[in-house]
Amino acid sequence: MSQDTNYTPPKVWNWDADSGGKWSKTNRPIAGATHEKELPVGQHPLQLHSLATPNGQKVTIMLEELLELGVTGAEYDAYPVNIGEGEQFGSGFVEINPNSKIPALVDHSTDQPTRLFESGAILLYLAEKFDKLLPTDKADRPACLSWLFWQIGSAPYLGGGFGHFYKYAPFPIEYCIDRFTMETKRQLDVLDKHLENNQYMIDDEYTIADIAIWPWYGQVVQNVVYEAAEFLDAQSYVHLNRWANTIAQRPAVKRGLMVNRTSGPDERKVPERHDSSDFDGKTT
Ligand SMILES: N[C@@H](CCC(=O)N[C@@H](CS)C(=O)NCC(=O)O)C(=O)O
Repeated sequence: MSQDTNYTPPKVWNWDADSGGKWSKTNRPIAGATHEKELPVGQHPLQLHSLATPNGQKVTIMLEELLELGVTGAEYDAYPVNIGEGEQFGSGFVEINPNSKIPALVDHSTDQPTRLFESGAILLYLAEKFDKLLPTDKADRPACLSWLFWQIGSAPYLGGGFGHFYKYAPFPIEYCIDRFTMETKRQLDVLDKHLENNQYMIDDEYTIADIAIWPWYGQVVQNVVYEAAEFLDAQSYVHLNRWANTIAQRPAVKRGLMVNRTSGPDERKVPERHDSSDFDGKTT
């Protein structure tokens, strides 16, 4: 294997603030706010502070799907959090999410504002609040929750493991890429085999399980996330591709992908979202 085998971990690890990786100036080994910064508050009960990464897209897709279903209470204001600039360490954001990661949501329609973090918890909260996109059937509901939690537990291997070492590490390390490619392909195969016999993750019902899984695994096979489709031989996962392409066509998904996007062409991004007119003139 082509890699440096000379490293011996010291007795006590020291923080080398600039390790050279893409996120080296952002990642830190300590929690808490680094600076004072209040968050804006818009007109709707639901206030989202997020970014158009796959974890952020889960929530914007969910909110747009709820609006598509006619749930007017799901109207929301969405503000971008620039994680590359460390805005997740601002005091206002840390008050919502002590873990300093997007997405974070505040619901002002409750007696006291309800603060939420972790995309899976947010999807479940919204599904229960509006009684949508979560099966009520005795067998399907636990299946949906199982796949939802599967996504939350599995994606760090795909993102923090495979994606980091394939795309962001300062130099390629064969051992790490091999280890996480193996696990990523195993996960893709889990989904492919499941989707061979199911239209969506839960039989023929589109649910929060699909909304959680698609932004990661759907967009990996579509070559959007990490541009690694060829490396992963993504086209061989036929059923997963069929599911990914079907979901990509949903109007709410197309809108959700634009919200809190801060880079790319103007017609594809809505950095701040306050109502449906923000999508006027955009290419969905
Ligand atoms: N398990 C969390 C993961 C959230 C997460 O990792 N968010 C990333 C962006 S995709 C983030 O905010 N990173 C900023 C940082 O690590 O400082 C969830 O599902 O909400």
